[in-house]
Amino acid sequence: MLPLTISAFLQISIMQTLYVTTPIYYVNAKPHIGHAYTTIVCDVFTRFNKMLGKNVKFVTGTDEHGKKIEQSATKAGLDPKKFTDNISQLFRDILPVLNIFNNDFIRTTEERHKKAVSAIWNKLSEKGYIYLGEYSGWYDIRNEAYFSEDELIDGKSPLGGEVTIMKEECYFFKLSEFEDKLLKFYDENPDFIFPETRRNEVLSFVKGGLKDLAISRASFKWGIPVPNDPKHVIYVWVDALTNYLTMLGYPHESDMNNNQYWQNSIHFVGKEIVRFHAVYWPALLMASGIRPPKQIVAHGWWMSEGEKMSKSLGNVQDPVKYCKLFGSDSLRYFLLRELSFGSDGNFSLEGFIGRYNGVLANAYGNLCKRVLSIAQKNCSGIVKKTEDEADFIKEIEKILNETIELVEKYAFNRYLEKVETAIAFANQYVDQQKPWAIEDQNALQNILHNLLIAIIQITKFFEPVIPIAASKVLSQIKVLDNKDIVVTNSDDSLFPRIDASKIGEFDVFERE
Ligand code: ME8
Repeated sequence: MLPLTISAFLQISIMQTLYVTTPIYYVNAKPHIGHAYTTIVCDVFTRFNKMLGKNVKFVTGTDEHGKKIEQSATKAGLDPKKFTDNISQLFRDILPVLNIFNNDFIRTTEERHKKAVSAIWNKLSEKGYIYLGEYSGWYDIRNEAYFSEDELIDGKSPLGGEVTIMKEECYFFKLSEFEDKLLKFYDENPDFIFPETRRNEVLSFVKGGLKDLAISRASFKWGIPVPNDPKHVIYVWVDALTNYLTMLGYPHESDMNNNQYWQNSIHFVGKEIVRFHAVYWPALLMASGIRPPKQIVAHGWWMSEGEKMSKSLGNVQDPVKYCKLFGSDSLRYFLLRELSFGSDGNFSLEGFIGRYNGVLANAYGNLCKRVLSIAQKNCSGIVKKTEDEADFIKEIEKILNETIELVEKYAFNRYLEKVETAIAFANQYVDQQKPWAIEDQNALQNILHNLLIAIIQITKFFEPVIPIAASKVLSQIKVLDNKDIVVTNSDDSLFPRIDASKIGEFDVFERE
């Protein structure tokens, strides 16, 4: 049963199709909380929009070429293919653990992708946007990007990586020709880059002038060869960004401009890769005759226990361990609730336990348990509809309805705050009405009916974040055609309380 509020929304909903993407992750280390975050955000956004009746395609995958991966493979004593097979599998395996419902998973080493990247290259070349030249400059291997002397900060690249001087023959993309076109595009599409702070950064970067972009490398082999000049491989960012088209069937599906998914494509990314997505990618697409994606949505970074996550500090937290100890629902909930989307946030076990106990175990878990067990014990599990819809239900619906706009604005923490407000309102109603003390069956059933409807509505809106618990709750409350409600099984504890005094005993850090 869809809540009434949702069907009302559907009538005014305009955009019915969405294409949602995560960045494709480098396969030089196993997935951590930061990767889990972006993937979960996309999954929740997808599930929420599907709940609203939209047709959503949600994709993710791994980015497997480039010098950095080649070096990591050598260090591990493996050939790059074997090395990438192993780590890509870890990114694939974590999806069911996090309860991710993606439609596709791409590896840039797949044939379908090589075809798409070669096709883009040929298109750029045909249209005269590629020329052969020589590059000399500082190369940041970790981030696979060149920088000029004046861009370096304290001897490192502006992205923080170590740099070495490099000189090589390479192909260039005429990025400098796109300065005005990009500025016009940003102007005409004010929502292209979200949030505003990132948009402003991109605008000032482009206004500062664009140089042509080196888009091939001849100093290593691990990449997709340049068509007709295989001593060069294609720059890993041109390779990686094209994944978003590969998964829509490009180049076999050649008419991207009329592709409904592409027209409504949203790339979710971390703030450090906005430039690649909001400058290089639209320029490459414009040059190939394909319209840019609809929106680039950038979030902030997770720090761990107050510091930047880093292997050397030993503070990298393992999402798989969290799921095993506390369940994937609670990790999904914490990640979305704790971080104000766009800002940086701190991931700590203490914070996790606080929110888990406060909201999942106490507020939501107890609401469900209290109401379902009174319905079973005091009404034998059958609650009849006796009166018209109460103001209480209308208020719950009003609060929940406000989440739609918040999710559209990527304010996931505020969406969950609203759900919590609705839960608190329902708990208050229980406390005021004291159903456990009511003897009159009619009056009792009326109150319980209201509460069960409220639980269904709240759970529907909570489901994108906590799908396992939500489906358990919804399976225990059946609304019959005549609106009577049958309640079964109230004994399971949805979110057992975590004993915070045992915090030292939980092993949540990644170990080699
Ligand atoms: O950049 N906090 O891959 P990558 C929040 N292959 N998010 C984080 C994070 C943190 N501490 N750490 C990582 C690449 N992420 C390229 C992308 S796309 C065409 C190519 C998330 O493995 C966040 O989404 O370095 C970030 O942008 C991404 O992982 C970087 O993953």
